[in-house]
Amino acid sequence: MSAPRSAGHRPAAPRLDHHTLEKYENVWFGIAVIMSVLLFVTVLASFLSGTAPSLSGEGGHHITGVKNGRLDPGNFAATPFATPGLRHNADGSYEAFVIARAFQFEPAVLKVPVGQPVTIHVTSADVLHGYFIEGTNINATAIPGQVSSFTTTFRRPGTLNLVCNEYCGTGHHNMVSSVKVDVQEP
Ligand SMILES: [Cu+2]
Repeated sequence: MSAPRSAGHRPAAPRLDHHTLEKYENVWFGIAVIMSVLLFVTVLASFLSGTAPSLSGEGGHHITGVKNGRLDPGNFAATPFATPGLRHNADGSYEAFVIARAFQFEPAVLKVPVGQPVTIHVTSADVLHGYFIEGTNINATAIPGQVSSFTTTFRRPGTLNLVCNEYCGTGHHNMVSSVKVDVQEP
């Protein structure tokens, strides 16, 4: 049994009667309407200004045989993905081409330079795969028909585990490979 509250110490709570609740409801409804209008205006403005997620792909590079980041997942012949691995371009930059397929990565061991920026292009030959390099924040998606590109610099030499982190089928747990960070011969 609780003692009756003394009326003198705190102001009486506002009565949550039917009219008060309707007032709150109207306020919240007004906020929801304002948010909906803002969302509509934002979507309309981005549509009219042509803002859209970048689908151009290729990480600002041009890849032979790849158009707007798209390619034929069944035929890599005309693209550098035909021979996956690291490239040392004429301008001194490094690019790597990687194919994910059930249930392996190509090349089996990707060699990358230490202390030099390298742009890695990843695609899939079949279904959706993940491209996650353990111990780093590199986490890309390998999408069939599309190239995921990113540029990174590996600071320390060593071998890192590369895993598929998108469930891709019965052999998914075996889809592990490695990235060998090493000094490159000039
Ligand atoms: Cu997988």
